[in-house]
Amino acid sequence: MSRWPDSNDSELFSIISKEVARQNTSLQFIASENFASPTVLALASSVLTNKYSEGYPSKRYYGGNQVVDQVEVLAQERARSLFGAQHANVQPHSGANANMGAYLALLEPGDTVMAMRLDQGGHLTHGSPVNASSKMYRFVAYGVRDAGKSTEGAERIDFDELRAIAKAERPKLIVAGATAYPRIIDPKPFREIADEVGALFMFDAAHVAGLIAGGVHPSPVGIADVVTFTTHKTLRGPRSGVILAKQEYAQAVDKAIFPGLQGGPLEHIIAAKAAAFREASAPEFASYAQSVVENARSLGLALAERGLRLVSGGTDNHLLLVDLRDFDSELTGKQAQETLEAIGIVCNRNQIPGDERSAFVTSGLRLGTAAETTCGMGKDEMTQVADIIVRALKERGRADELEKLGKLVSDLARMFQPYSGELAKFGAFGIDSL
Ligand code: DSN
Repeated sequence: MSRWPDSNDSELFSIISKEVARQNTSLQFIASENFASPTVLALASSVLTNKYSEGYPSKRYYGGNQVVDQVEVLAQERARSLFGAQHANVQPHSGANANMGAYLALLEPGDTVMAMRLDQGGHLTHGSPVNASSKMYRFVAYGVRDAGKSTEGAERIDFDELRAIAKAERPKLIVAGATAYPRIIDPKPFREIADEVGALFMFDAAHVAGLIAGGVHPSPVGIADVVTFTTHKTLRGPRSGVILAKQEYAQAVDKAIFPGLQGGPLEHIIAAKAAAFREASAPEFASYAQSVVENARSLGLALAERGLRLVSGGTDNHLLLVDLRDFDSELTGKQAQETLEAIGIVCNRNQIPGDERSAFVTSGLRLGTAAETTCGMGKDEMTQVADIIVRALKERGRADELEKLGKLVSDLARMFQPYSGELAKFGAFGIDSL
């Protein structure tokens, strides 16, 4: 008899098996998602979940942390080495916590912070009125130039405006980074402007951490005072966050995360992060990061050839923002998302610069290539997916046509499944042996 009550929780595992099937039988084009490796999945479900380890290695508030200390030190070392950082705090539970931790470390309540407008690509934690960040600090926004235009340089970060706002507002901190910006974010002009106005500089690399680790995007480490990121997007680790900092901010960052913001760290997730940092330091990961960007470019070209306008005219990273307005003025981002999901292509609606529709409805779609690149898709598949997307959006009223397209999607999904074997049963190791 098993020592564990309810070990055969078939009610729950049958639900999870449906999610494994969903991930295996549809195409994931959400720009912030990826498929974690079996090693990462195994570590995220390890016995380290049992351990309380408030504090930091060698300075814990509980006994029994000899093993956990080794895990967290290894994660710190691997994060520092992967990004060439002076200091790494691997305890943030998420990107939102990493950002709030960085603010707590660098700011006093009421301080002025500059960050990118949410409706032009920023993030909730960059001062959205509904987020705690804006309740604690005074955010002023910068944005992109020439929203909605197709001219050279349009819909890119407007550094002239950014500099002018910084000079007028004298922020304590300038934040770079975005969730829906398809271009390289060069940290150098941010640093120059921050230095001109005496501001600190934080780079939120949540979306592009894997592209930086893979060497296809410029690294803000050593340029920004603090770099935050999530570990589950292009970096392909577990769902979590990290703060990298220059040594002079190390102590403030550590205090901000614990005891400032969080309690006990999730050491099982920290172990999974350590594995992801190792995976991302391998030469194959650089090839993967390169392919993610090439795939996004191919997908974008194929969509543009078929009549869809891309915000900023294309992409340099893992994501595309599609402006649906000229393609079909009646079609909202919400309808487009729902139409594509019905045929098995999962992506999300997104506001585009100058969007007149609300964030719930939107006139845009965001598509990312990190997850399907992990499954081995390349340029040919990107062209096929673009073709299916455009046909589905055009024929969205025709059930027979959508059914045919759904079949094409499931054929593609079958060829590029993320999980097979034991993982295909429940999405976790060893469950069927309990
Ligand atoms: N929700 C993430 C994204 O989709 O970009 C950001 O936190």
